[in-house]
Amino acid sequence: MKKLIAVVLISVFCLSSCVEDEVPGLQKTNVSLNFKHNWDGAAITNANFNTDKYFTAEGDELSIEKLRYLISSVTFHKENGEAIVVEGYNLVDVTNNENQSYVAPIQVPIGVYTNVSFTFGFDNTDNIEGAYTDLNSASWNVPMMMGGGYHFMQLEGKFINNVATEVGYQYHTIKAVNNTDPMNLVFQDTFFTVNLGEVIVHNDSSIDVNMNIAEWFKGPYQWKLNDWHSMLMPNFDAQVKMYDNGQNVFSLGTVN
Ligand SMILES: [Cu+2]
Repeated sequence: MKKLIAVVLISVFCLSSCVEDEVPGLQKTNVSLNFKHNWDGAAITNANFNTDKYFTAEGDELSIEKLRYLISSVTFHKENGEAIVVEGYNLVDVTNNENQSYVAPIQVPIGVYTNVSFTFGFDNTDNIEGAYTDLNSASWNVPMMMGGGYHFMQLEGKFINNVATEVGYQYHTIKAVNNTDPMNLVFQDTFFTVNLGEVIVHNDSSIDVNMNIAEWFKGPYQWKLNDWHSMLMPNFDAQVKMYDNGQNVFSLGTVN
């Protein structure tokens, strides 16, 4: 009888404490996304800012002085069609070396995902004027005359223009707006989904997300900084082309 009780006790103990180890599909873990940056493969950190020069597809020579962008709604897609949407956002700030690693605010089951995606910028549900105090204090807002809400990206620096003069550029992405008639703003969506592809989530997984900054200037529209370098936020056509060019800037890096 004592033996039986011991066996039962061990079984009960095991059922309550070992179950997660034995069924790895049920075990949840923290997952971090690490945002890394390069220019056609050459790694870029804020140590390269201001001094290093890069050449765009068009042949414009530029430096980078500032880079920050917002990503939101990281989503883990299962093979059976289910999706785990991680509500929340992260303002990657390369200039100040902040938020380049983003730990998802909820834990995710260990296992295989056919795709991990996130939104570049905010979709229309989340792009709420003044709603996020941390973004307000980071001066991330878009002025009301351009529709309000928030920036998606700020990339700034200097380039050499067609008369060999160094000029500042401000490549800011927002929801495209035509504000020719201030009483009747016309919008076009420019947030987009980045699909990283298949990811196997292990315990405390870290997923590298690479941004090739050169892609913003590459295609389908080969960016001409002489034509478009400043006042791009109220420039509807420039915003649509930024959206087009943004489709290929991100890729999946190392997953651990
Ligand atoms: Cu701006």
